[in-house]
Amino acid sequence: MKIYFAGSIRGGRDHADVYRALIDFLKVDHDVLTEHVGDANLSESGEVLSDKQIRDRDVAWLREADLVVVDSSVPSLGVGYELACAELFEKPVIILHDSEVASLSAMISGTDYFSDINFYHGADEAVAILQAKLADID
Ligand code: 6IA
Repeated sequence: MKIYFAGSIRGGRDHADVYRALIDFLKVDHDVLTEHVGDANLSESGEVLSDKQIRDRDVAWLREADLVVVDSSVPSLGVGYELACAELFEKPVIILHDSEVASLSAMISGTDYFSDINFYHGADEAVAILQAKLADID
């Protein structure tokens, strides 16, 4: 499967280690379109694309994806935008959320389309939840 993984970038990188663990798990059997989201060294200076190029590429990848996996723990405008696109494109969405970081926005938990919201604490639990979800899909 082609999987679009979304997690905060300019919203804050506090959970980048969890994104990395989730992406490493997904990569074993799947094609992760957005591996850079888990890159601990991601920085403005390393990105050669304009913001428009980044946005257009990411929306194209979202259209192409078979599944969207989102870590919504660190509030991020980009992740919220991607969730709205995933709903518009009618993609299956799995949301992982660590409530010790921040409460989940009512705009996400209040959207009927997002019916697969999973609360976790720590990378190990997040990976275990995802593993169980993917076993159901495969
Ligand atoms: O608003 P945020 O930056 O937190 O949005 C994060 C989300 O938007 C992620 O799930 C990404 O898929 C997407 N996104 C935002 N910025 C980028 C980016 N470079 N490259 C790829 N995807 C992005 C931004 C500059 C970076 C090198 C610091």
